[in-house]
Amino acid sequence: MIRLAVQSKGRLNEESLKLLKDAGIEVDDTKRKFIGKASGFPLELLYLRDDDIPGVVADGSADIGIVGLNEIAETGADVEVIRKLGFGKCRLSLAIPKSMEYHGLEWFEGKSIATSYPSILHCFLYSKGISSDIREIRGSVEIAPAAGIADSIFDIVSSGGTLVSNGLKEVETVFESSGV
Ligand code: PRT
Ligand code: ZN
Repeated sequence: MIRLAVQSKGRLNEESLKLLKDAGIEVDDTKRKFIGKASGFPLELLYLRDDDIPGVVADGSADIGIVGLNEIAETGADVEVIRKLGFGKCRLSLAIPKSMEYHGLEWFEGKSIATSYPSILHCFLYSKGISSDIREIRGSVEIAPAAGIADSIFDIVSSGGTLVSNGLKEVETVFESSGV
């Protein structure tokens, strides 16, 4: 029996299950429990929050998982990326209020940055010799500058629409991600 960890709900859930379906593996996801079984194939599904998927694969609780590369990088989990899946494409970028002038990374020296990805951000800034105040927040990162919580943000960007509607502009792309 192979145990596969997938996101229980969210942006990667549907595509992950579609991947199995396209491979001819039927999974009963109508009554989504913690564990699901495939019919006609020795596969068991573990439905989890995406944040927990790298860890369960690393510790062997699951044999394999489908998750964003960003979560693997952030958790630092000891897993092997065996394939990019072509969905869930996004990037992790630094963004600042659109009215601000920007001439380079020095902008961030001494500034505060709100993010849900403090580890990836810390590694990046450290490699560039920039010292910033990283403020970890779990959700609604894009409202942090307008709310006076931080000067800037480091967040997932896809179309860029969320940044625009919050009066922000993307100034540096740090990490490219997709479902793996
Ligand atoms: O509940 P759980 O913890 O499992 O889910 P989650 O809320 O942490 O994650 P979820 O479902 O939002 O995203 C899962 C994964 O999808 C992420 O880790 C990324 O690998 C990938 N992904 C791809 C995205 C996006 N595109 C995306 N656009 N994850 C989030 N977004 C959000 C982003 O946070 C921002 O708020 O969409 C907004 C930006 O989108 P644009 O199009 O306006 O730029
Ligand atoms: Zn998550």
